[in-house]
Amino acid sequence: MTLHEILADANTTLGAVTSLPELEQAKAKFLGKTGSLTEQLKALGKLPPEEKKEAGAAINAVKGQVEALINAAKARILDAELNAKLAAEAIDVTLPGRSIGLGGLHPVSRAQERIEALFATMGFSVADGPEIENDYFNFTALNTPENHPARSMHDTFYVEGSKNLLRTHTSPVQIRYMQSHKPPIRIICPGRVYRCDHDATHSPMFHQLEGLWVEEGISLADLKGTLTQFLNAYFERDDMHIRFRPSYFPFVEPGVEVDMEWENKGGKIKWLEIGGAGVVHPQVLRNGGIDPEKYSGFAFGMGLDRLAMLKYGVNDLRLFFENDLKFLSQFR
Ligand code: 2NM
Repeated sequence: MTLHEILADANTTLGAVTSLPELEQAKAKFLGKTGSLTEQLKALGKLPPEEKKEAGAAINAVKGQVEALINAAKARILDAELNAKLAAEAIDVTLPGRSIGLGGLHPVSRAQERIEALFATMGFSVADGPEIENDYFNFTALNTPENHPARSMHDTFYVEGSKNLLRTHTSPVQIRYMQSHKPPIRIICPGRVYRCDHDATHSPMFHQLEGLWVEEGISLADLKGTLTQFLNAYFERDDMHIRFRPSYFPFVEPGVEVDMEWENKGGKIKWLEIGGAGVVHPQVLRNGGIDPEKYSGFAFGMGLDRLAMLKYGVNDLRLFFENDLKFLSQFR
């Protein structure tokens, strides 16, 4: 092969290589131990001395060109490999991001927060207290006699070997509040309460909303106005009606059951029981350190879960306590 043929061969061969191993092979073909240019250099020794200089310069010139072709091929291959890698790792910045599953408030908590805000507009603040109570605050101070059925093991969860129990209502919060505050007192006490009861409409843990207003001259008329205003705001209406039916609770006198008018699914207006209430018993005020000759007050108790069910159209109390995300995520 002439130098001219070798250069032409190098041009085509090195122009066609597409990977580094191919390039190594092509390089060996020209510059390796038995490569065509190496053979030319070996043959140089057999030439007469006067031709050596010129022939050697010609070979070296071609060698330089071949090396330049090798470098160009190498740069081209590395460039192509980098482009392929970049294309493979490309990020589609137009894809939507992965959402981080944010939680939400439980529907009962949502109802509670709404109710706290609505009562705040009528001057009520929120009070709370321990869920593990003793029998004085849960029963005795609330005028509930020793033999009252509510005190039985059948109704109340007791803590073994002590006078402690899981509060059966949030009324003990109100006794504690009366003992540490002077009238006027205007509070609501929402929170968890516990009773030995478990069936389709009763859960051993449920939520209560109690309220207390103690001031000079407070009567059942104030109770009616307060509850009516609350229900109008809560159900976003202006025509809510409530009625009182005489009833008995040891901590009030008189005591009433509270019903509200409610349109059922068939469109019929019915009276629906929503809680109990009454004028706080003089002995309960005394137990709270308040003079019943000077002050009077009303108190009420409602089921918070029930209020949440009515507001959000939930028909089974148990759904609130099963923690099924298919149910809960509807309220986010
Ligand atoms: C009810 C019904 C009637 C009530 C009474 C008191 C307190 F502590 F002030 F005496 N708190 N809550 C009360 C009265 C609760 O729930 C059905």
